[in-house]
Amino acid sequence: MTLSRSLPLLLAGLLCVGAAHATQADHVRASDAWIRVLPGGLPAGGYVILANEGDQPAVLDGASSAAYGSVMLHLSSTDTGMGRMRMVDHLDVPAHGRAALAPGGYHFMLMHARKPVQPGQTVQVVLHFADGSTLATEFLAKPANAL
Ligand SMILES: [Cu+2]
Repeated sequence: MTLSRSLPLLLAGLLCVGAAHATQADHVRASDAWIRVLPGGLPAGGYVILANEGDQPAVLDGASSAAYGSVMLHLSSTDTGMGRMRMVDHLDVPAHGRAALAPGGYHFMLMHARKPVQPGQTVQVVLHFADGSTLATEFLAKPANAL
């Protein structure tokens, strides 16, 4: 009886705290996360769809993974007709919008695998947001010819 009466109050309290202190990562849902594993120790590309369910923009400003020595945020372009990519320092996920890291566009570049990653394995990548919040996400390793 005591519990059933205090629980709604408790939940209301938690929601208020959450509203005041919610982080960017709290509002972001990651889906379709995968990496393209290339042979021979070449860097792997990392792709994910980020949906921001919050009222404020979220700003992805990096990532890290225990499985790789280095993870960078890159943007591919084919301006010159040749595949090129450059480092970028952030990617905006608009309020109630989404941003995609996808082949040919934004992607993570995962370098220096601590040990070989095989297709079918999952690798945890921690997404970093501009307010310091993080979102740990499981990325499925796929073979080089995955689309
Ligand atoms: Cu790249």
